[in-house]
Amino acid sequence: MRNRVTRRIRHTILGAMQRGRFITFEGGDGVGKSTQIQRLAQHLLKHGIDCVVTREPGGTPFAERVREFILAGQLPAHPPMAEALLFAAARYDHIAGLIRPTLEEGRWVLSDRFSDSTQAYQGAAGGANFSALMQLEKLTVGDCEPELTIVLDLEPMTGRARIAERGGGLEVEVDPFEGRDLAFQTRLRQAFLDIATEHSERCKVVEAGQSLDTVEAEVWQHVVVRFELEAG
Ligand code: T5A
Repeated sequence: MRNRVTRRIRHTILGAMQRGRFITFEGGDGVGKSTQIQRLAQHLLKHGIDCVVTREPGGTPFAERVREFILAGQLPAHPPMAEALLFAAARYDHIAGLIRPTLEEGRWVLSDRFSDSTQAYQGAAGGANFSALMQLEKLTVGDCEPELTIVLDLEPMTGRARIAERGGGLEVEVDPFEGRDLAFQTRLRQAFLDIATEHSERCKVVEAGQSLDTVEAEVWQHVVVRFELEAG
């Protein structure tokens, strides 16, 4: 009886706490998502906002295993929809195991990629059926949609050059997705821009060919405006 009352009080307190905010970063390969997400986390911390930085595929032990499996580059040829299902399985676990509980605790979640990546990579650029992907997204994501998505837009050749340069000239590992041809990368870039146009309330496009500091400032400005934070 006492346990039940304690549980009820805890639920009431948690319910009264403000839910955290969910921000995603999207874009082609090497556009600077990982770099900018860390910089945004620093800004939020300075404002006393506790956030968790995560990534897709990944973020939970199961999803990280799926990541290793997909990005190892040893999969035999397969249809783009099969690939979408693998990413969706990882995402389902990521939402259930990390994103939703973190938001419910009142903490913010910053994710390096989310469901727009499946729409862009497996759908628009990869050829998977659009309406099947929409159904899959509904099933996987449900109401756990990001409130703000930063789309980093970059000319594909520059993204490639950045990946090649990463690691200070040492040989770097390029996953099978990063190794796809320029035509694929060009379709991908357009796919993200189309998503941003279609969801213009949620998505803000930032020109990622600018300096690191300029991109950082523009990202921060979008966050300040969207969540009515104090700039600085
Ligand atoms: N995928 C993923 C799907 O196909 N479907 C899905 O549903 C999902 C979720 C994930 C792969 O999986 C695919 C997409 C991906 O191909 P990943 O290893 O996580 O693989 O790869 P990416 O997400 O593409 O991340 P990358 O690490 O390759 O690129 P980032 O994070 O965009 O770029 P970042 O920050 O590492 O920067 C790259 C380099 O550029 C420099 C950085 O210092 C770094 O060296 N840089 C800049 N240099 C100059 N000016 C700037 N403004 C710069 N910004 C960054």
